[in-house]
Amino acid sequence: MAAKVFQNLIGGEWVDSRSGRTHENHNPADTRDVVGIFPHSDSRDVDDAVSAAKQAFAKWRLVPAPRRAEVLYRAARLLEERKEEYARDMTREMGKVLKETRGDVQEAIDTFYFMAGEGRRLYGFTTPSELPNKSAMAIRMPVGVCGMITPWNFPMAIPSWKLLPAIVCGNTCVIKPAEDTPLSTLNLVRTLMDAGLPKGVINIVFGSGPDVGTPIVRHPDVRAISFTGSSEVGRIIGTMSAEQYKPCSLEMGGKNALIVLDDANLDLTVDGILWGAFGTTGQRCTAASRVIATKPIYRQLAEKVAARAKSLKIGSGLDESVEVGPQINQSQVETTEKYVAVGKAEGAKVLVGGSRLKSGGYEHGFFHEPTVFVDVDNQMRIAQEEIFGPVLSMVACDSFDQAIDYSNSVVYGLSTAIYTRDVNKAYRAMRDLHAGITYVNAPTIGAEVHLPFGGVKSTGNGHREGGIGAIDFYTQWKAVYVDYSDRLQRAQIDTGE
Ligand code: UN1
Repeated sequence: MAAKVFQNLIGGEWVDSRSGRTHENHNPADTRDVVGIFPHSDSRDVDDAVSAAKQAFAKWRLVPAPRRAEVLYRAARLLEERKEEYARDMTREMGKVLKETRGDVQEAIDTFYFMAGEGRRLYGFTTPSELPNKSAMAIRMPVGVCGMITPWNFPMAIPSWKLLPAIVCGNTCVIKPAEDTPLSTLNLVRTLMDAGLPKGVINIVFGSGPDVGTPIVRHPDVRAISFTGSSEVGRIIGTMSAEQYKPCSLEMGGKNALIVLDDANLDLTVDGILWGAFGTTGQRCTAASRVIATKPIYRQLAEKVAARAKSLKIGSGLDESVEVGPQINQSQVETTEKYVAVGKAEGAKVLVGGSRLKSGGYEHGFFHEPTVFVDVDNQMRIAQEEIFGPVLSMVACDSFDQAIDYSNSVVYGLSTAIYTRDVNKAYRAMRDLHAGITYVNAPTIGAEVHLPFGGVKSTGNGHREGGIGAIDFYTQWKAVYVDYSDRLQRAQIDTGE
């Protein structure tokens, strides 16, 4: 069967790229399976999309927010109906197992309902003026055309975190989805169009970072940028945005530690480590890629984790019994192989896994064994650098204080976890772990959409997705003063003295 051909969405019309070039989207579990053919666009398509978004903004910003939200409510219900179909599409293009892609679609549904509710809030505030017969209030304004550049690991959830708050606030959008997972973003936006989103409010331009991402960031009519991806690329995008004074929200890497103290419930901890480290094949920015365990329990914990990691079923995510799917592409699995070699060269020991799977049904995909390193020093590269693959580095520590210190001694600061039954230590960890997210007795992954999502240091630049943080990013404050005294009143000067 010939692969399906997809088009950009610009001003509500499905159109080919002006370049005429295309890009094949492959199934990472079996690259012979072509999921679809997508445009490889360029800056001309971006120009078209931005001008459509700009035109749509003139009307959309004036639609009352509760009316805008009605489109989101309708789309949420449609997405619920389509959940299974879109989860299957996502597993086929992204690789993660069906249970997880259903979760990814659900995360978008949750975001729809939360952000639709914002349509009837978008709270500003009123406050007394210092002058008599004068009122003062702060209201939220939309920003204008927003540009979004999204990753492949949560190809529906993460676009929903950006698009939905943006549009409920009255903005319009141009989005470039990751080249490896264009279909899931298209499915999300198609659902919104079917729910009655006006033309041009969301535009999709498919293509590469240099050919589409850069022109979006550089376009003077794009007034805010939101990016999720690597810290290297985020630095470039942040710098480019700064040149034009554009608000820019960056969500980047992590090297998240899961701390285990002597008194932890070890079986519960092992469940958490397995899910945190190998869920999504380790390809989450929140993945538990380090375990920091106190010495008395370190060996026993490592043995338990290794035994369970060894028995994980690896394969196509479309098989319901599979627990770990492939990595996204050749380059990502090569990165994992490279880090396994680095870890060995640094003197860490592979307790389980350590190899790419290339035969026995795995030859057409990007499969790597879940891998556990022990005897890892916290200074080693495998304990410091983001791998984004199924590799766990286990570090032994002497004390609670050292565990906190190790956890904080990386350039990133996204997610953290601590397993303990000591409430005093749990609270100290909540205070002292320098990260955007801390879990107590739960793994580092699994953020919920109504709480702030993001991190400190090289993970982010101070913005948060999820919940009210997203509303703050996609609006700008305006202070409004109304003087009803019928005379000139000068703030700071007519003090009444
Ligand atoms: C990401 O890894 O980029 O908290 C996002 C979690 C998910 C989102 C992860 N809800 O693990």
